[in-house]
Amino acid sequence: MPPPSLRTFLAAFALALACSATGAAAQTMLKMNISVAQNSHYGVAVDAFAREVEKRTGGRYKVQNFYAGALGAERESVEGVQLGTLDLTLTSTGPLPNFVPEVAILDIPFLFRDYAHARAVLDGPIGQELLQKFPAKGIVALAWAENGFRHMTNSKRPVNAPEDLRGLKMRTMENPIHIQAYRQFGILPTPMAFTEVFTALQQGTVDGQENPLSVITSAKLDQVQKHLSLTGHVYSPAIILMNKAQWDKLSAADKQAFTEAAREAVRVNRARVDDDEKKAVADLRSKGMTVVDSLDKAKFQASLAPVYGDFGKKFGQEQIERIRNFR
Ligand code: EAX
Repeated sequence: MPPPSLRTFLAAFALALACSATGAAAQTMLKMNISVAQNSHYGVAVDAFAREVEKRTGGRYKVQNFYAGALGAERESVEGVQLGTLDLTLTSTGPLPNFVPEVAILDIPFLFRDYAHARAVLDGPIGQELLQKFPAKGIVALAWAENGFRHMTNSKRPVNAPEDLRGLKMRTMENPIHIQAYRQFGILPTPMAFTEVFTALQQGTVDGQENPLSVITSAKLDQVQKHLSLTGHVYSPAIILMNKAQWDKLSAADKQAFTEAAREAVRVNRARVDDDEKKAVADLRSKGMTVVDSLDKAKFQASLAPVYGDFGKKFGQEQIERIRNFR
């Protein structure tokens, strides 16, 4: 019996021979991880991405998706993509300031007027310029996707005005811009990975959290939260990232295929967000949540005035105005 190493070599050689004989190209399997469930605005996007990659590369590339943080939370996913222990992820901008600080400008509360404004900025020169900041960190950003406008939930009391937030212990993303802003509301911010949020709310470690309707519904937070206020206090972008070494191995045609697959994923993602935005409030009310759906957002924005100065110094007021005034 030949030694094990020779047996492995012979088996691999036989497989390559068989593939070339049948014309079947070797298949590369890539792993992609997200922090939320498959039945969500991210899940439908990564499943569309996987379908498109396989179709557009004639089956030479296959993407295996992992959901609900199966391969780690968002910060671990971005680290994994940077190190090459993970090939792809669709993540919020939550952990990104640790990797590409310039992106944090997008996390400034009340920066975007509405979905159309945010999507136009991200798909336009400002968004594309920010995507070019990633390769230097060993990551290729394929496209801007969407998480959505974030709203406050908690188990203590309805939030009708900024002062109602005072003293609430709220889970936040591990995002310095959000944490600074929420402190200004008088919130006690508790940064935490999303994969720990449901249990933390269930056990009362924190009183509340803030997320888009797409996340609140897909993560079934109605089961552990009583009150929802449609504060829309910040737009939360998402992004599709790929390990740069994997990207560099692709042919020009395959790079095009992956880029087009990402574009299709974003189309599906945004359509799901639009759908969630239409249906979620009625759905959450039917599940027993109280929903404050009309509040004076200007009051919430005004209560953050003291921190806007810091953001202007950090990112440059003209860059902030460039985003605000983008049409
Ligand atoms: O990206 O961490 C968060 O609250 C994010 O919104 C969630 O992981 C989806």
